[in-house]
Amino acid sequence: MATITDAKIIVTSPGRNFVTLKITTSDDVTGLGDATLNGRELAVASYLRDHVVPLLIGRDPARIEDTWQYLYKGAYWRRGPVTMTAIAAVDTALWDIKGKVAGLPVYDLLGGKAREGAMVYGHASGGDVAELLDDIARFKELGYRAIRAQAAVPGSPGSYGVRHGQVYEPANAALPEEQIWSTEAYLDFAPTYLTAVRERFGFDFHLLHDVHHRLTPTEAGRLGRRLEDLRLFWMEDPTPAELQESFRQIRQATTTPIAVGEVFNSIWDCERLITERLIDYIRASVAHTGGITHLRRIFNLAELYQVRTGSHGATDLSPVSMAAAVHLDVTVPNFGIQEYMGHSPLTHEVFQPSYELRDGALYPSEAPGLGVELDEEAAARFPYEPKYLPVGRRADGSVHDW
Ligand code: CS2
Ligand code: MG
Repeated sequence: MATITDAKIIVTSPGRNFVTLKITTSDDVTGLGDATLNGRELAVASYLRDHVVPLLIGRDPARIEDTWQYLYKGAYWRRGPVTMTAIAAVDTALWDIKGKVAGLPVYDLLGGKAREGAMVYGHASGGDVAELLDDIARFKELGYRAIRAQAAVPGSPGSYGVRHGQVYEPANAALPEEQIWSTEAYLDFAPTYLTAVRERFGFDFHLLHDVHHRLTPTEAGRLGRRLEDLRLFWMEDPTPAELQESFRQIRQATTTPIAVGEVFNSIWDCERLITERLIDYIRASVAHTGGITHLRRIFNLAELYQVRTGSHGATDLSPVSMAAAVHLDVTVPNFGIQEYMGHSPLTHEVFQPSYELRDGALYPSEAPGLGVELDEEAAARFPYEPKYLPVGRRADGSVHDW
């Protein structure tokens, strides 16, 4: 029986911070897991290095479920983004190893393909409506069949999701940037630019929009109703999701599909949302929800209630968890869509994934395991830099959801 002989945490910052766990076995097989928690990276690096790695050495790498249960129940203090991102990294690395030992891509270990590729959506944005429309046109040119639209709200520098330069990167400052937010200005403007998108391009592609946790349930219901004729693929994170009950009010107000879950870290964050069909898409990710083992449980539960998957895939999820997501995406029966912001050329100096983007979908390779290589020498060239996500504030100075 092989055993785990080494587990190292690789912190690198090729354009943005990533934390990666690399596990090595006595048969010299290695596996990678994404341990990146944007803005709180070192907490996960320490959780792994100081509290998990000592428990892994000597364990059987083939016992993925037992290791998951051991790390989850054995911690006593359950759930939370730091713990579940650390467990996710271990879980994902062990699936990578299992695939390499079997000589099979991870999707084959998960039951084989239910589809060839995973439809993705890209992030179009603009400082004004004209820029947004140009960006939508660019994504359509690139073959995307699903596109998210976000535009800067005039007079509201705190608008979410507007790219400045080549890649959108919200974690942009050594201390949190404070962004002023106006709900009223957003509610007046968002329907305007989303309508402009449909008027220019029609309905031959999926249009998505991210509210980014910023409305009350009442405001979200009102927005959803105003957007119904635009036939959104989904309205994302309409309201903060701690209070799952609040989604019932939004559900009663509108038929615009609802997506939530990128900040979730366990099935208990979404069990009611799914079993009471308060949402249409669950956005939980391999990186932050305990890895492939736990996320598959969430997706299996969602299938029973006709809730589809729509995993988070921002640039702060590394190519390692993006690869794991694609392996899962092509196997689950209730796949919906996969977010794919892409990664910068600098990031790809460190991470070499083998998934392929073609005609608006991601395709996993046949490589055994996840199919991702990490260049440790390149990683060492990009030392960690503290980077925080912004903090939102209302005009009166009080903190708002960012
Ligand atoms: C966003 C994310 O991609 C999305 O849907 O909500 O970009 C989110 O802002 C970042 O992942 C936060 O680190
Ligand atoms: Mg989002």
